[in-house]
Amino acid sequence: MTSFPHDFLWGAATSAYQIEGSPLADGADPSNWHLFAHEPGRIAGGETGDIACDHYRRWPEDIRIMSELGLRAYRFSLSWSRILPQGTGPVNARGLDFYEGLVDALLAAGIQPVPTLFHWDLPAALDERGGWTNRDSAGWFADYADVVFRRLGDRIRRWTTINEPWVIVDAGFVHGVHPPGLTDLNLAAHASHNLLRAHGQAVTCYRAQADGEIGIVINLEPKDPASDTEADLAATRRADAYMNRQYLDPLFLGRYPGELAEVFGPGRPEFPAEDFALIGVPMDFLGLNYYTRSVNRYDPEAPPVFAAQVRQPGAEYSDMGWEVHPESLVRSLVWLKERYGDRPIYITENGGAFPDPEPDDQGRVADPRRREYLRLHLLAVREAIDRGVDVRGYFAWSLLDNFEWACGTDKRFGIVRVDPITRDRTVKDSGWYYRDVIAGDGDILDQEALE
Ligand code: IFM
Repeated sequence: MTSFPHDFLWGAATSAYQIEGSPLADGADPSNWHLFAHEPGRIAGGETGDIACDHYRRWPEDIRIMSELGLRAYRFSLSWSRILPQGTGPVNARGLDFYEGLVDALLAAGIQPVPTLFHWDLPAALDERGGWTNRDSAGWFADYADVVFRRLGDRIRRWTTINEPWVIVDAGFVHGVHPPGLTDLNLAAHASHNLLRAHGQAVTCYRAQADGEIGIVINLEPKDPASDTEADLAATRRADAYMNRQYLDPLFLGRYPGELAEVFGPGRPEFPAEDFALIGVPMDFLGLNYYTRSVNRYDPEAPPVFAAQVRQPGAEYSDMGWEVHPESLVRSLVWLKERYGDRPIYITENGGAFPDPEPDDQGRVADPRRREYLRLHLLAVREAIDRGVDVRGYFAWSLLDNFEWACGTDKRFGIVRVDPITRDRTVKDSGWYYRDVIAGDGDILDQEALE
């Protein structure tokens, strides 16, 4: 029988801009995402996060749902522009009050809050100062982190600094589909490096004042070659270096992967050697977001890694076009341990976007594909634990159907449905299944789920 350690941290995750709505309430200034979403043509269907899940007003209801599901932890992010509207300078007490209310209510409900300091929504005022391309951004971030640690550090045991630096940079600075909407490899290299420095500076600040745990959240996508031609193999190595090792190597090995010279070209900036000591400052755990793998072939038209992804006949793909491949979650976890050493890992996101039916007459939302995705990936986590990987928790992405960035709200990851008009919440079958998994420490995972 499959079962997880009794103290395994079962949770679900969200992020501020994706669920909160009311982005300018109570003294907040705009974030880069608020301005970007309001630019015509940026987001599918012209949607914005103005309302999102209306969590800013409905959060007590969301905590009740978490309790019903038996969640032991909730990962969410803080909106920097609510707390420091201009990114630096005066603190907006009402912004901090919001998060303090949420944290205290979670604790009262017996749910461990696991905040992320930065999940992509940068104060717009900082974008005007160059955002992550400005070397000062590491200091801005640490100052913001300091404000948050001072207010909430006594109650929170586990923090994450930055969510998925690769996506921030690839989507925002290489492909221009997220803010700041740039397609500039040189600025991308600076932004990546400064995000890592910012992480290191926030960890350093945390150590000076609290004794809980802190880590970063990295997304991994194992890369397989479409053939054994040298062109495909080299493209796959570049893709792997760019996405999977660009952040982990400096964090744990003190250097960037050699293949990045090919990816970024001869103009790639040199960075001061002392930066790597800051970037590599020890953290307590690694957060891993895992969704899929990719199969790659050389494509001269696909910069910066010159690799295109090849669909696999017969494989299942989610609504995002991502292959469902739980084996690669095992692979990622084992690879992390082998390449970077034994360290505590939390799966900080994992989940599937699939189309859902409307609730039936009894209010049931049948989402068998999401439920099966969850089951197979939890079995993968269990297998990795059996193979000696120190996985301490799992956060389903996502608690709620939400604003999926440039895709708008059409892609549904929630284990809880959010009605697009009324924002009413309905726990889906996958959510009830997850409740049962948690209640039995995973003992039902071996049973094929019934329709
Ligand atoms: O919705 C995102 C989340 O914000 C970051 N990780 C991937 C999710 C699905 O795309």
